[in-house]
Amino acid sequence: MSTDAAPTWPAEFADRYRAAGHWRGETFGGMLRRRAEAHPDRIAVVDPVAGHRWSYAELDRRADRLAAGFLARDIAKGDRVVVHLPNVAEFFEVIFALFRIGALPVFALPAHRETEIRYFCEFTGAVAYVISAEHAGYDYRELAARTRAEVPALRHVFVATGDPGGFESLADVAEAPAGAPADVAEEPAGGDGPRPHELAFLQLSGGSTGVPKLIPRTHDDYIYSLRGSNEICGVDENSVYLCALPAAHNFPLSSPGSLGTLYAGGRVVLCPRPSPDAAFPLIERERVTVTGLVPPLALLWIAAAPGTAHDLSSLDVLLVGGAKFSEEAARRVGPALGCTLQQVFGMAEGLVNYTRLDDPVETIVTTQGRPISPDDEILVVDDEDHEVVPGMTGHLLTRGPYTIRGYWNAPEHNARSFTDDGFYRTGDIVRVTTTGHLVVEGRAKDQINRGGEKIAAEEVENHILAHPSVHDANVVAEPDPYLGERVCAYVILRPGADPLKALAVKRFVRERGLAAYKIPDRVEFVDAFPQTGVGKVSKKDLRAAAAGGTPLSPGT
Ligand code: AMP
Ligand code: DBH
Repeated sequence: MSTDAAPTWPAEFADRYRAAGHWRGETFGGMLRRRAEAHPDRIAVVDPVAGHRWSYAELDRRADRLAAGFLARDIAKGDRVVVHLPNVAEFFEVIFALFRIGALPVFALPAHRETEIRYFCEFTGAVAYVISAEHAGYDYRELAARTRAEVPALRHVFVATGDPGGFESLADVAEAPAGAPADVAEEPAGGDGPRPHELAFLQLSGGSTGVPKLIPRTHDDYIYSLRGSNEICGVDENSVYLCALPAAHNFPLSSPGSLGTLYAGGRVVLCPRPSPDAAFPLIERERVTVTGLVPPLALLWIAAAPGTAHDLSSLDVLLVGGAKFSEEAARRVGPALGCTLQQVFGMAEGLVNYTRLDDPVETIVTTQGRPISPDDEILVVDDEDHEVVPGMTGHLLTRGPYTIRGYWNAPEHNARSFTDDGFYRTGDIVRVTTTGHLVVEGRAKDQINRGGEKIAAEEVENHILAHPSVHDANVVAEPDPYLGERVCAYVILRPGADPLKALAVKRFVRERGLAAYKIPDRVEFVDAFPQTGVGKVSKKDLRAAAAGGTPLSPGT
């Protein structure tokens, strides 16, 4: 499978982004080398559980050794490697090793299970899969064994931390055999090494289709988003970023996240869990200055902060995003945590908006920020793609120097998700204020945003439909005071089928090996679905019913 399958920017745009100084011809491998040369002894990554405190020189050396080990195992430029790690230091060792080779990490989340992992491996034609032995009570080696049995093209499973069982440990890979090519390209020297305009990795989309889509990001475009984010969020070499959300997610990876912090020469502290009991002691001990949370976690932190014995005074900035943060909660961040709130409205496909540190408080608490770049193009359109009157609500379309022009190997989705002139259809409903800030007013895509975790309704529907007793299923969001939204499934049983309990549907979906956050929180059995005028299922009415507005009477 060729990586040419990623649509890219037309030359006139690429030239413009280079001329503007957005794309500066850096690679991730080169970036780490430069930092290690400039300040070898500064601490880059702290992993408090393992007790690691790796300097820039150490991370750089480890990435080189591991890259040599990967090359010796025939992992080559352009190969895909599914990286499925919790918040451990080895996450950075692995991805920088892959960046150096030009192999592409595919960023799975710790919550993903067999169904998602098998799909990522199969769809990307991955040659290797990297796990930790165990995390949060789950054994990833068993998942790896099942995946390997089903995906013959997967040549390697590497275990980054813990007992490797029957697989190869990452430490062994890093012990490259003598004579192995240790000299890996870290710069676009004209050889075979990765070049700045080429793909660096595949990020995942929350999506709205039956299976997740893969997002091809280049060194040039992603590094620009890091540099822009650092400037807006005040991240520099003195910053200490607490990575509390799953490290591979686009928000904690890049907004400004761990990679932004490493770009700046700062320090990344990995938090094994995002709850206050894990995070607050680390904030105190490591003098954390900045972190990012999804709204439900921000609520937890706000509630826990006043009673904590831990000193949180080093915290300057809290970024909150991934889902809409309510104005009331936003107002409580400053008083409770003693830091500045930055709302962030971003997407793994590209565009990221931030409120600015010096925005008036009213702007910070009532908007989701404005774009990173002066070259981010924002269009707000009606259902016919006509621009709405400024200030009115409509569909957000965007194009720019770090927003993809198409998903990886998905021509049909691309025809729907991008306009002919290359704008990405975000699926978000927004309005733009007179100051150019965006306010997220809703969503047109068939997706549930469960506290920042995105769930494509169609994906869950397909799993429920696989149950032999199910005739039809529709999945919608139902409001939840804590998560914002939860997953509600409406199910019609087959005539004559044995009656099912809600619990049995949930168990069925779980046993199909799906991430826990996608399993319906509520299952309702109905005789029929409400219909629109032309006889389609009315998700609007189902959502209203789930919200408790209009009960669905049997037979409606
Ligand atoms: P993904 O495309 O999976 O990376 O998810 C990005 C989506 O998350 C956006 O298109 C929005 O729907 C949602 N999102 C992210 N940040 C915010 C925010 N601050 N407020 C509202 N929605 C958000
Ligand atoms: O939800 C997201 O995907 C997201 C949120 C905030 C994101 O990708 C980002 C910032 O970069």
